[in-house]
Amino acid sequence: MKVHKQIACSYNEWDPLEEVIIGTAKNAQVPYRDKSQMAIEFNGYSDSFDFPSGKFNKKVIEETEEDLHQLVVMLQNLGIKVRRPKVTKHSEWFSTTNWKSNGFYNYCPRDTLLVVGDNIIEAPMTLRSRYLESDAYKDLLIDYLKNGTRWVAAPKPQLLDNIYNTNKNAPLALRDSEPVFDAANILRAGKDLLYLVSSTGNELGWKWLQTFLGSNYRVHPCRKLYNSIHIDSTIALLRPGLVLLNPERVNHNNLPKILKKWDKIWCPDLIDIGFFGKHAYSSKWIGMNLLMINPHLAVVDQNQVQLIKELEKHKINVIPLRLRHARTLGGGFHCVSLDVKRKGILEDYFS
Ligand code: DAV
Repeated sequence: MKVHKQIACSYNEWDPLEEVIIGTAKNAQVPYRDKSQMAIEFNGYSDSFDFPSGKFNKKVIEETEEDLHQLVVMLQNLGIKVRRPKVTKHSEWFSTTNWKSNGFYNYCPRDTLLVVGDNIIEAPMTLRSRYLESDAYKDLLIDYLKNGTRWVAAPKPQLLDNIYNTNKNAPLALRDSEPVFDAANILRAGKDLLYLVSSTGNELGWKWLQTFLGSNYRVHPCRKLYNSIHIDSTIALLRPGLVLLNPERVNHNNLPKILKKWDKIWCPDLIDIGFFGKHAYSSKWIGMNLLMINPHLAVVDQNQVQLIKELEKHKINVIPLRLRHARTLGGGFHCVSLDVKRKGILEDYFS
């Protein structure tokens, strides 16, 4: 009998989940406000805005740790193996020869690492503050490597000033001077992947990913879909043939071509859970940022009753949980999880 040693392996967003990394809010802080922050996170804010700084509110961190703990316990009760990043210091300064920054958080492993089959790719992240974020996963990555996982870091970006377009009228924050993307700009559907071209992923980033993955995969660039941060509050792939779409962002013109024939759930209006402080790190659409446990089971924000009803109509059961500060910290259940291992094989869902 062939023994499968490759412990990291996941080809899509829905196959039965076996192992997952769940982030932590510990030490989360607002990073040093440099050009990358002004281009990506605070584009359009006037200079007189009272920008946030320093550590996130203590209560936000504590309540988020409680909510993440509930998520972890629930997953473990389902027999899913859960792993956590190391708690690292984000307030420490670090620098290259061109710039300095301090860090952000380890709340969203989805933003940093991309699992495609038995590859784990460290994304060439777009914000300077997140340059060292994958360090928190080093021990886990070494462990996955020992078991046969193909661990790779994308070319490390320089993140020079000229990659950032801070012009308030510029549709995208990034120029194409080198490949950069956050891992959360990507969704996986077997041999086909969606890659959001936006302020957190440029054209060269798409080129690198397609070239690296080679002819076994088709990476579809999605342009003029959503210009801002990440794809996972705009599209959620639920199972083969069924997709959840953000009606404020997706329309028949910009819908990725490969999804044309899939059944579509247009996300009902979501409850705005609000946010703490001066700046929300995500919109109310973080409510559609869900985690599929298998093709018939999802973890969804318990406040989103209309969405839950809609999913149930499509034979998806829901485990309602809370993530009280999803908007404050910019991450829902998809963002805070990295599905390292799902049962299932590489398939073509579009042939
Ligand atoms: O819809 O505000 C959320 C980003 C989640 N990673 C939004 C983007």
